[in-house]
Amino acid sequence: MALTTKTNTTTKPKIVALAGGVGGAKMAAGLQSALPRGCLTVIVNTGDDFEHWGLHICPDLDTVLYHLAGLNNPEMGWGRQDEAWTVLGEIERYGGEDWFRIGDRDLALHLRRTEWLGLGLSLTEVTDRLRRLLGVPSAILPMCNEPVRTLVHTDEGDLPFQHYFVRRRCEPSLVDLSFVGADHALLSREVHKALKEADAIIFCPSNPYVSIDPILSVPGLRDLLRQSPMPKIAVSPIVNGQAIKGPAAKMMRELGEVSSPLTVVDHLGDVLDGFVIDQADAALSDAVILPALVTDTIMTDLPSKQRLAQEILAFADSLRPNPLANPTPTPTD
Ligand code: FO1
Repeated sequence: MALTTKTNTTTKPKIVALAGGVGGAKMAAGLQSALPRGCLTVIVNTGDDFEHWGLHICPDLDTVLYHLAGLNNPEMGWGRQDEAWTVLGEIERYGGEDWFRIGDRDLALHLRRTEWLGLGLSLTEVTDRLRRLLGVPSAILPMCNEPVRTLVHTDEGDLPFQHYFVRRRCEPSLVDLSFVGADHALLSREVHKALKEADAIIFCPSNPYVSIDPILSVPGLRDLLRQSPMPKIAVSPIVNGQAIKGPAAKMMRELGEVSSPLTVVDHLGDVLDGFVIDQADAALSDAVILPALVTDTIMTDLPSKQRLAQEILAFADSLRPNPLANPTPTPTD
């Protein structure tokens, strides 16, 4: 069972991706396109979630959902393609909060999610309903059902994540982060099963501090990862000293670290078996303390996402306890 085989085989690989932000969603889309239907489970950061306009907003879940459904807005990275902004304009007219831009199409999803949560469905159940309605073949799991909220400690005081990220455009200097509520979060049955059964676990090129760390803050999740004998591979979100998108490099510097893929390895190394760095950082590969794959990690379109995913899956295959010979990448469906 080569991890990259896309044709119908009796045993299909089970691949888990940990994701947050736009980089995570792009990688998830690449993995989905490189794998047989239904082989991918994406565990998504919900530390960014918040209440806005009385609605339950899950930015990272929605970014993954829209990318996997092919409905993402390619310019913004987040939100829906072919978006309209009528409601936001009217909210502005009535003096409402307009710093967090919710489009009309996106709004419909937040309304339905909030309605279903109000009826007592879990976030896992609601997310599964949404992905089925959008025809997404992969499972999308919130990291947990309980509220865990990323709180950003800055030189200007504490800010809830979206206030730091969107309202203040990450301008305040980062001092520390906490994940409020993590102590009371529970590992969901679905996340537990996915990690237990995974043939490989891929850490998408997501911000290690505000996308991956909240996922790892769910009690028991880090231990499950450590116990898994299957390859756990992270893709560096830092290329040539810069974040591909977002504030990861700025955050590293503010935390007194060098903005380098090596800082990502230091940060996550205890749960990893392999690391993927961009060809621009090839000179660093000898300094990576794990088996490393050096390749082009920039994902601009579906073919580049799929090619990267296939390379990562082949790398994962080579790190499996019983690697299979000659995994054959196959073209897009
Ligand atoms: N990001 C922005 O920079 N500005 C926005 O106005 C904004 C609105 C928004 C609405 C819905 C949604 O699902 C995501 C949205 N995002 C926006 C992105 C999001 O806040 C961040 O990218 C993530 O939280 C970080 O991963």
